[in-house]
Amino acid sequence: VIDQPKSNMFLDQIEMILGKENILTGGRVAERSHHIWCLGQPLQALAVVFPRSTQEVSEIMTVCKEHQQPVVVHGGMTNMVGSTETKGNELVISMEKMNKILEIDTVSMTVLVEAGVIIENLHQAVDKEGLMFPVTYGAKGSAQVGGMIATNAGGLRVFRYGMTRNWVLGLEVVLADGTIISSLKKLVKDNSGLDLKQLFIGSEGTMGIITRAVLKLRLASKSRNTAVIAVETYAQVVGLLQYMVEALEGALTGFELIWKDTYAAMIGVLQGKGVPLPVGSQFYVLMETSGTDPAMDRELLEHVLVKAFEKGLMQDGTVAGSDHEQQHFWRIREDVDHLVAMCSHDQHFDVSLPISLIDQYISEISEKLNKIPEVDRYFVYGHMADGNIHLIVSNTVGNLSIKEKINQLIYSPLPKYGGSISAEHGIGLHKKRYLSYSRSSEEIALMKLLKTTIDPSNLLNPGKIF
Ligand code: LAC
Ligand code: ZN
Repeated sequence: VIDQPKSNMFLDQIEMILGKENILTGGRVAERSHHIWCLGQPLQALAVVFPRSTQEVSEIMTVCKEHQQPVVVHGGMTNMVGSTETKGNELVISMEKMNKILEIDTVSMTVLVEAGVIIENLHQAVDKEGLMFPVTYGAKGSAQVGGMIATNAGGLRVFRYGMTRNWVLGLEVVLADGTIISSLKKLVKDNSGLDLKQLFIGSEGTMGIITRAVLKLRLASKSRNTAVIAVETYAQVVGLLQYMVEALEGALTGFELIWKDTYAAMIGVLQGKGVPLPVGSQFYVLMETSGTDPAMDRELLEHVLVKAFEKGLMQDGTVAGSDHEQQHFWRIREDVDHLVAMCSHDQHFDVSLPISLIDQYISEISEKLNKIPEVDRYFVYGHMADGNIHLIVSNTVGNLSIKEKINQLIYSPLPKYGGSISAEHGIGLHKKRYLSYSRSSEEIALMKLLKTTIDPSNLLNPGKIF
């Protein structure tokens, strides 16, 4: 009898669970990648497996525990912090075959989904029932429900509807030892003990593998309108936001701020076609309203824009004239790919701070960035109404030392502003070193205690966050 290497025995056991067609090994692993932006870069992993049910995920983890096999779960691979990066000895569990929308309950206004459902497919399916799942972001065409929950994704409507966490009613999770924790109730209210799902929402794959979820829905809006507004000073932007919150109340569903140079780059790609407003002012606001009466809602938006103009809160504004134009306006903001294409080596930031301090913070770091010769450009924009600003910073060198210099520059002032190093993208690998700028040592110790209690062998997404 010849001794089989340990990894072969392990893979044989996995193959018994899933069948040959649901596991990639050897050279076929390299056909995959760890991120949607690195499709040409071969994946490093022991194997990639494609479970089709929670039961299969559980059986995989039982075998992984037996062999002390670390795993990384792959959803849509659109994260921004290296959370789906792998090492050659890790097993990748891809959720793409668990992609069924199992039930839309129009009375409870809930949907039961498998973790591999793509966000945009979810949006379309519930829309057919006159319902809406409000979490949305640029990566919605690839991102999956499991990843959205595992990262507590934010996006474009957070100030109105909250983060993903607000929309998860029930969750099913497989723990590192294969235990299935299934709580798929459609309940808004459930105070029967600790709210365990919160341990997994935003845990970036470190605490359990999300397999199914019950999400809360709301009635779809019957109308949606979008305006692009030019504003000269940050004080006016704040005034504009306050006025719109007061005048529109719940109808205000989007308020994105774009700094002048970034706006210029965003519309640059249009080559003059379909430019909402010419570049001239310091700030551009992309504002969305939602409501129930298409004719009245548009009139209201136009009315409040006139009022805001009279109050001296804006220089110029334009309202999208059709659904098509509206989608076009949002794509200008959402497609950051061509901003990335303009970068030599790009770093992405999603800091969070009190709205009143954003301008001061951006001035402080801009001054410092301008003094670094290797920084050739940077873009500033973000979900201003919830305090989340994005920066894409480009440098010409691309080595670790310049990256860390830029990280340090962006993150180190945040404690004095009462800010966070990550509003929505999470920590993953890329921000691990800076966690202490956001969290106290006591908080980090408690996080680590929870992690080691739930996953004592550190099998789930090892090395991420902590
Ligand atoms: C956005 C993503 C990158 O807001 O968070 O575009
Ligand atoms: Zn964002």
